[in-house]
Amino acid sequence: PHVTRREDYSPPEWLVPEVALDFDLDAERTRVKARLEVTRRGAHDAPLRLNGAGQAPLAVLVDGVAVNDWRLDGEDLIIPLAGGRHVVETEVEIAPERNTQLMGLYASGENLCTQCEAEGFRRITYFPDRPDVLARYRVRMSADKARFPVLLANGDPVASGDLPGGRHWAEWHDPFPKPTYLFALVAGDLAVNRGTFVTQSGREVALGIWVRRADLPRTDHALDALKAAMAWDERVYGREYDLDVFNIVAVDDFNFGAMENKGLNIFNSRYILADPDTATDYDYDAIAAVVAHEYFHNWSGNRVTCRDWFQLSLKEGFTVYRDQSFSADQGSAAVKRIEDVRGLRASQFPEDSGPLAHPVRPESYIEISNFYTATIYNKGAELIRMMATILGPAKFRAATDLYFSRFDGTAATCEDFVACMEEAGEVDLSRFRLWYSQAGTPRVSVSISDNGGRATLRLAQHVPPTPGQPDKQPMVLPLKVKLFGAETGRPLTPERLVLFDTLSESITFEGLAERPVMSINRGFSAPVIIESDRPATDLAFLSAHDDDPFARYEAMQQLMLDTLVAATVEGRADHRAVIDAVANTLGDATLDRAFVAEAVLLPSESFIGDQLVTVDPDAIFAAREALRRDLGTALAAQWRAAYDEGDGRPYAYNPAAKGLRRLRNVALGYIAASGAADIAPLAFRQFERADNMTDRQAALTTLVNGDWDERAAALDIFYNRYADNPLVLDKWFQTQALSTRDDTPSAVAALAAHPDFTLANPNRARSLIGAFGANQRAFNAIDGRGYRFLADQLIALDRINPQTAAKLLPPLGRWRRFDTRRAGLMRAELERIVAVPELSKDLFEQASKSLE
Ligand code: BAL
Ligand code: ZN
Repeated sequence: PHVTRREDYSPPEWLVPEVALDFDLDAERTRVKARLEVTRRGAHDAPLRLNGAGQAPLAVLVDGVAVNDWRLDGEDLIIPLAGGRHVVETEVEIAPERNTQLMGLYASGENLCTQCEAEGFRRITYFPDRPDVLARYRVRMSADKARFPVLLANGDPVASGDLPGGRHWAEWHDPFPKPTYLFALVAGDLAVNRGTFVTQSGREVALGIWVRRADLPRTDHALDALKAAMAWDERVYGREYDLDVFNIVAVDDFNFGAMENKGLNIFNSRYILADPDTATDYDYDAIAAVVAHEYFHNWSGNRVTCRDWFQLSLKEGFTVYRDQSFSADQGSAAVKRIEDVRGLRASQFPEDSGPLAHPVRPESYIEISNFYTATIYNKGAELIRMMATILGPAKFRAATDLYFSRFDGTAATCEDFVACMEEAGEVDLSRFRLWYSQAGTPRVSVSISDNGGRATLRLAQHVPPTPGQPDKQPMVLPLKVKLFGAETGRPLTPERLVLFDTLSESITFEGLAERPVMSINRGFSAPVIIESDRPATDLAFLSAHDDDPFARYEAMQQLMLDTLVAATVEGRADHRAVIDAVANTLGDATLDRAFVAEAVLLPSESFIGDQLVTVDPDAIFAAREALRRDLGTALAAQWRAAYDEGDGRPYAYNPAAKGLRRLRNVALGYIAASGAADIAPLAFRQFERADNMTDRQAALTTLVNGDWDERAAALDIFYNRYADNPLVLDKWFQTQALSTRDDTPSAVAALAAHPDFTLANPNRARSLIGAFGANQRAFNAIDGRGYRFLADQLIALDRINPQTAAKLLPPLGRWRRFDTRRAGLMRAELERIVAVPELSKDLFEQASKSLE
C-alpha cells in the first residue's frame, strides 16, 4: 500500500476559492453536482487533480462545456486545464444506504448525514480532498419533504422552498473558507431543542440540538454545556462564535465521538443524549467535554486549520487541552487532572511503548484514520500543557492570541504554533520541539540524598527506543518539585519548576531544617514515568500531607503499585502500608469525596502490567484481588460508612452529589471484594431502588462480577427495561464484557451471537469487542480464545467498517509484553488477519505494524 510521508508535502497546485454543491438526496441514490471555481497556484503546467473514491464521473464540464479529455488515475479524476482560472463541473451518483463505512454521505437510521474527516469528502464528490485547500461553500439540497423535512448544512441558511412531487429544497451558505473535511449536511425527520447565545460583542446566535423526536427530553444537558463552552471560550481565550446559527445533530451510527463541521457539528448520540435514568455521571461529564471540544474547534481547527494530516495534533492536542481546562473549571480541577492522567496511562502510555508508537507529529502513514490516537490527542494535549506551564498564564494567552490572529483563515503547522509560543512567550523552545518528533514515554529516575541540611536531588532521563527511532535525545521535561519535612510535614521549599533537559542533572537544596521528602512531577507537569526509590513511608507521608492533591493521589498510586508489583512477582506482599494510607484518606473529612474515591482506587490491571517485564495477567489479577479483599475486610466499617453517607439522597447532578455517588460505588466494590455475606442483596437493592444510571450500573457491575441468583435477574431486568435504548444496551454488553468472572471469554462469544449485537453500529461493536480487549485477564486467556475471537470479529468488521475495525486491533499488538505462549498465539492471529484477501489498508497497517 501507498505510504504518505510528511517530507513529501508540497503546496496545492490548484486552489478552489468557491464551490457550489447540489444534492438531489435519496437514501438509495443521491446525485451530486459540484461546481468548482479553480485557480492555478504559481507557474506550472500540472493538470487539475480531484480526489474521488467509490464513484465515477457521470459528466465533466470545463467552463460550461462538456469535455472528454479527462482521465482517472486510480480513483482520482485528472482534468487538463489550459488557463489560470476555470469553472469545473462534475456530476456523480452515490448510494448512502449502502455506505457501511460511515465515511462520506451515509444513512443512520432514517437520517442521512456525513462524516468527512479525514478523507470522506472524496466519497461524496470529486475535489482536492486535502486540508490546505480552503473553499467557500454554497450547498443546495433537495429531498422528499415527508421523509426528510429537515435539511441542514454548514454556515447559515439562505433560502428554502417547495418543489413538485412532495419534494422541497434548502440552500445554505458558509462564508468562512474551509477544507473539505469540515463539510457537512444532514437530512432527516428531526426535532430540535433550541436555545440562544448572545456573544460578547452582542450578536445573537441561534442554537439547535437536533435529534429523534423521542430523544428531545434528553438534550438539555448538551445545550447547557454548549452555552457554557461558548461563554468559557470568550472569557478564557477571547474567542467569539462567528455565524448566526450553531447546530448539533445526534446520530446513532458514528465512527468518532463527534465532528466539528463548521456550524453543523454531528455527534455520536452517546455524547448528546442524557437523562438521569439512562446516563451515568461519567456520561454527563463526557457529554459536556465533547460538546465543548467540538465547539472549541471552531477556532482551534476551523478558523485555523491544519496544513496536512501530519499536523493533526495542532488542532486535536490543543483542543483537548482546551476541553480539559474547561472541564477542570466546571468542578474539581484536581479530580479532572487525575482522570485525565489515568486516561493517558490507560491508552497513551501503552501505545507509546508498543508497535504502533508514533510521534505527536508523525512522519508517515498508510491510512490517516489510524492516527486519531491517544498520542495525537492526549499526549498532544500534554505538550500544550507543558508549554502553558513554561510560559505561565499571561504569556500563554498572549501566545494563543498571536496564533489565532496570525493564522486566522489559513492552514497552519505545529511549527507555526510553537513559533507563536516562543515569540509571545519570549522563550526558546528549540529543544522542546523534540516532543513533536520523538515518540516514546521518557523515564525519569529520581533520588534525593540528605546530608544534614543539604540535600541533592539527582535526575536522570531515558527515552526508550520506538519503531524507526532506535536512539533518542534527552527531552525538555518541566518538573514541578517541592520538598516537605519528614517530621513536621511542613514545606521546606516553595514549589519550583525544574526544566530538566539533559541526560542527568543534580540540584542542591541548602539550609533544610529536617530530612526532606520529595514531591516531584506535581500536577503531572510532564507526561513521563517517574522511577523513584522513595520508601513506602515517604509515599504514605505524601499521600497524607502533600498540598498538591494530584501529588497526594500519585503518592498513593505509587504505594499501591509497589505493593501490587511485589505481590505479582513474589506471590504475596505486605498490605499494611496501603491499608493504613487508604484508611487515612478515607478518614480525612476535609477531603472532597470525589478525590477520595479516586485516591482509594487501585491501579488498573493493565497499568500494573505496564510495570512488569512480562505481563502475567492471572498473577496480576490475583494480586489485585487479594489487596482489594484485604482492604475490603480491614476497612469494612469505613466502607460501610462511605456507602451509607451516599445512600438515600435524591439524585442531583453537581460536583458534591457526583462525588458522594462515586465514593459510594467505590465502597460498594470494596464491600463486594471483602466477601461480605450481604453483598448480593445489598447490590440488588441498590440496583432496584436507584433513581439514576450511575448507581444502577455500579450495582449491576457488582452483581455481574459475582455468582449469585441476583446476577441473572438484574441482567434481565436491565435488558428489558432498556431494550429500546441502544446507548443503554451498549452498557449491558459492556458490563458483561468487562466482568471479572472466569467464564467471561465464553460469555462474550455468546453475546456476539445475541440478536441485539451487530457489527454495523460502531458503538455496539466497541461495547462488546472493545471492552473485552480492555479486560486484561479475560482477553489474555491462556488458551488463546480471546485472541481468536478478536481476530474473527475484526476480519468480519473490516468488510463493513474498516476504520472501526482497525481501532479495535491494538490489544493484539501487545504480544511482546507477554510470555512466549501467549505471544505466539497473538502473532498467529495477526498473521491470519494480514493474510485476509482484500483487507482494508486501515486494518492492514495496524496488523502489519503490530507484527514488526
Ligand atoms: N476531528 C475529529 C473529532 C474530534 O476530534 O473532534
Ligand atoms: Zn477534536
